[in-house]
Amino acid sequence: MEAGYQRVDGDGFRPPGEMIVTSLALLFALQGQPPAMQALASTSADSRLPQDTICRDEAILRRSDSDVWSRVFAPQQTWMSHLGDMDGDGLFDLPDGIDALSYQPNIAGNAPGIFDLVFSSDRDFQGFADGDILRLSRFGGIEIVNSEGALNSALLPVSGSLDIDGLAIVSDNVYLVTFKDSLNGTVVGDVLDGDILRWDVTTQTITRFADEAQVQAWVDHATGSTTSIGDVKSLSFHPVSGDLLFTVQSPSAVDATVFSASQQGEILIGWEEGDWDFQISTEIDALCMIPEELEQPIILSADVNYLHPGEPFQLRMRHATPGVRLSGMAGPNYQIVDSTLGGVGYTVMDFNSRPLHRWPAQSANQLYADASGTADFQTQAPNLPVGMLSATLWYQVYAHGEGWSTPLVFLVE
Ligand SMILES: [Ca+2]
Ligand SMILES: [Ca+2]
Ligand SMILES: [Ca+2]
Repeated sequence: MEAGYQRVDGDGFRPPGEMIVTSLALLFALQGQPPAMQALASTSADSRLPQDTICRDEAILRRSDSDVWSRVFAPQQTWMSHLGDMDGDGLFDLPDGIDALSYQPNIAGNAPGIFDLVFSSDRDFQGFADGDILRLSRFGGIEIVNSEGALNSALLPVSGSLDIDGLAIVSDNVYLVTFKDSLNGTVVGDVLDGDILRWDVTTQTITRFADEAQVQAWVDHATGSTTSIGDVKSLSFHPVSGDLLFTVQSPSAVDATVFSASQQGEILIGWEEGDWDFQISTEIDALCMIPEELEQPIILSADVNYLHPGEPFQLRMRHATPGVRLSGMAGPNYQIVDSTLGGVGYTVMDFNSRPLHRWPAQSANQLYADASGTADFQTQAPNLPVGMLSATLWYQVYAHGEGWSTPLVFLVE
């Protein structure tokens, strides 16, 4: 029996230490308050949240059931800041949508952060395949954790396009995966987009963990309806019980609802579609439960990433603690340095690089977040030295006592 999850007949999936789980549940019941649960997720199309006017399909959002609403956790500009201009076409690059997400820390002792997430993209981009399992590298850019090619050689489909669209970590090098499209003639036979497979990367063994009919039965039991689920869109595990959690493509009234395989299929309490506070109809296509230590960072944003020398623009900060003091930095070198100060847990600012610009200027008024946790700062792009045609600049803001915001990158030319 593998470490992790064993099947309990007809009753979903339970971890081996069921007695301990029951005692924990009892303890929480006695205290009257379940522990807060946090998740990161992505949507299958651009959406809107109460304080995020746009939440793009490649953005990662964060929801805690102890927070008033969901918030963007990693916007488009986080990807652009880390990927830069990979192909030299003058545009910053980013994954073409995120359709699978999981939390898989790879360096013990580091504060949890975005480098501990593994993900898959909607489509191939910049040499990465939509069936690759990827992560942001602590040295910059993106690295392949496990490739579509490796998955293909274990699965050996005769036909069909291989695209991971749901991902959960069973243990090191063992994943649950689900695909965007059906595949024919694999080592486990034909595979539907609602099937869940177990991939042991070390032994290159693939087994069917649950088929689409089983997932359909869980959702039928949870909703009391028999409407087709269409596709399984995301996979995760409950952090306390170890139950399998997932989202489905349809019906659209529940395509952002988190289902559990426990009790022959039920809706995870507090995680129905309406609990996300989406402002428009939205489908979740990536989901992972996360530890509480993976905090909501301040989001630093601007309307543009391309500026002319001297051009005025506005920097905006949101999701800060009301009243917190904010100190910004801007510099021409990108270097990831871990930070124990909270927030995103790292800075991309190279403090030895010059020119390093502090904003607001020391002579100017200090900058504070307002009562809604937002702040604006009006500034302008620097003028370039004679002979320099363009410059890339990274911006990041430090919230005193709370840590760094997400980074922002600009091309000035
Ligand atoms: Ca997405
Ligand atoms: Ca994918
Ligand atoms: Ca699927």
